[in-house]
Amino acid sequence: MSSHSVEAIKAASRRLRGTLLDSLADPLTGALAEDDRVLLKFHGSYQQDDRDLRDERRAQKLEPAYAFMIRTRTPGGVLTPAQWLALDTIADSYAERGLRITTRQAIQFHGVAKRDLKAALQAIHAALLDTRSACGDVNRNIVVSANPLLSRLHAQVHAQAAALSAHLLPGTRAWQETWLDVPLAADSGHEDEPLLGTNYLPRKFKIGFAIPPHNDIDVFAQDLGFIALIDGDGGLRGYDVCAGGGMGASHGDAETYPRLAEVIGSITPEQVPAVAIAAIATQRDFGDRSVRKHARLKYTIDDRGIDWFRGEVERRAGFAFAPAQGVRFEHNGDRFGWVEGEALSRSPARWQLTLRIPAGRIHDRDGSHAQAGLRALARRLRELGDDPAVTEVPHFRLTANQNLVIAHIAAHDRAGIDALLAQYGLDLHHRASRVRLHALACVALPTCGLAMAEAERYLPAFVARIEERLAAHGLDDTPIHLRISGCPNGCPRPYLGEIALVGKAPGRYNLMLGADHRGQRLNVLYRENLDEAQILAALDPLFALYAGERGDGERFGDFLVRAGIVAAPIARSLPTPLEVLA
Ligand code: SRM
Ligand code: SF4
Repeated sequence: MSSHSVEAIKAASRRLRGTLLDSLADPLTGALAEDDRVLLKFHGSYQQDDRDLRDERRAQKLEPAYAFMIRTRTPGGVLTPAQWLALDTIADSYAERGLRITTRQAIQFHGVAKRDLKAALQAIHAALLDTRSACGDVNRNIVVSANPLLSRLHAQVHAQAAALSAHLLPGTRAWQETWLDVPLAADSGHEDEPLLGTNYLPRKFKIGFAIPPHNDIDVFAQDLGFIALIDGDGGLRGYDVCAGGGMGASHGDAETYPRLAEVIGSITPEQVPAVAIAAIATQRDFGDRSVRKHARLKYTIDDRGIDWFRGEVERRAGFAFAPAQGVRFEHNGDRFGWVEGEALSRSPARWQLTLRIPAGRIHDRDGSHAQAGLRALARRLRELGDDPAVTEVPHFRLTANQNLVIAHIAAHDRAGIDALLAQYGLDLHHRASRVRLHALACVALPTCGLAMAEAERYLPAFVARIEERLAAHGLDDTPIHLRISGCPNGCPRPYLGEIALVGKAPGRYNLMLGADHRGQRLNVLYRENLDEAQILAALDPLFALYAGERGDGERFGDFLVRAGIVAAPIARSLPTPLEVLA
């Protein structure tokens, strides 16, 4: 749909209501009216159709198998055991493929029929969650480092992110009126939208909080990133701020490209809301509303310059940035297994366990018992949470790498949890190779309307091939970050993978190589439009060279760049202080 149409639909929507209620009530089709599909995104849902069934349905002269994806708004990916159980029930009652942890710390449901949408959203609301602004031209789910999650500093950063998420929500009550039957008020349809205005933002806007040395949220892929500055005794001193990151690109269109955010200065914790509002307002006013492919903040910044952007944010926020402090990231993956946290106040230290959830998919199909296992675990955690001696309760945290953290566990409960997880095969963190543990894949087929190739469903087979090739070169269990994307839009942040496949056509991918493992360097196109055999043939000699010539502890991506095997990597905007320190 053209930019002009989307802008017109937003403007005429009576604050995102459109004719959604009529569309939902229409019994003659499983779809919504076209304009309402656009508006539904702002409510946290997408109309999709099962692409596996498209040809068959067309041949039978049936309308496509329409169904809906629902995405939660869960800042920092925090869920209580009771919320997990509620989401689990929703998956069983209304969805088709279990639960799906996304690369932005949300849960998605797929395959929800139109007639069940309202009940599903009401059940999400009953669990004290919502889906507002999970999609659409607004600020999206705010991501927060899931590691190290038990420190005092992490709790502080998470609280700040959650407050910001609430603060940036649109003023419209369209969500409540549409899904919860909240009665219309005098201002319904023309509520005040002081920040977003009648047309909302030109495009999606993404904010992330990283806590060095962990870059598990890929802060340089965010439109706006806050990188925690930690003082000598582990307290929060402030943030380095970065802006202008984004992954989306289109094949064969040089006007679109992935871009790393640039560090523009540092601020105090109290200045975060003002900076976020100023950055969003700048993008609202200057983002390109005439071409959606050119409407993200990264293009606004490239068109006008980073100094202009910094100045505009400073002017609107009413203060100047201090010089960036510069921090060092070690890793953009998750830390699997048990980690002991810092003791908070008077309570003893608690533990966290990071579980590997392949491609974030949690269901009980194809030999997996993950959904049943996590249900049993949530029940167990809920029991532990009822213990009055526990001052902060055990809970779940979704990671931006599609994995799951079980947080705030007492040392004496660890063995019981380990036994339960092993019973359901949820102990991959003990068994899987490091390339498998850290691999990401987007949803792609059959639900994603933009997919050009498989990703999530192809991941297990492709990782097995890579493991074989690594083993053949004596590189068993070498940590390499692998990402598979069904198209160039970049949902699993493929341009930050040491090895990445970007879907081009069924069974064919562009092979991208040479990112680092800290999320600070983009990869580059190595070979175009390859099938699996060609990909493996391209990688095999590189693994051989790496096995023979790598430096001590040198990572694959770094080796490829040092050895000149990939051209100087795209460093459109490496954040300056990091560049110096890295
Ligand atoms: Fe994404 C569109 C799935 C994270 C960049 N993304 C889509 C849609 C909604 C397809 C569509 O528009 O019809 C996909 C739905 C697939 C499905 O069936 O569920 C989709 N994106 C996802 C998820 C579920 C991938 C995953 O496997 O986990 C992630 C949900 C995140 C969330 O909970 O909010 C997801 N998408 C991302 C990220 C990563 C991130 O935010 O850290 C990116 C790259 C960062 C960025 O935004 O630049 C990303 N998605 C896109 C784009 C390209 C945007 C652009 O600037 O060009 C699209 C296409 C679009 O917006 O037109 C897109
Ligand atoms: Fe769909 Fe492409 Fe995103 Fe994968 S990267 S989920 S194929 S839009």
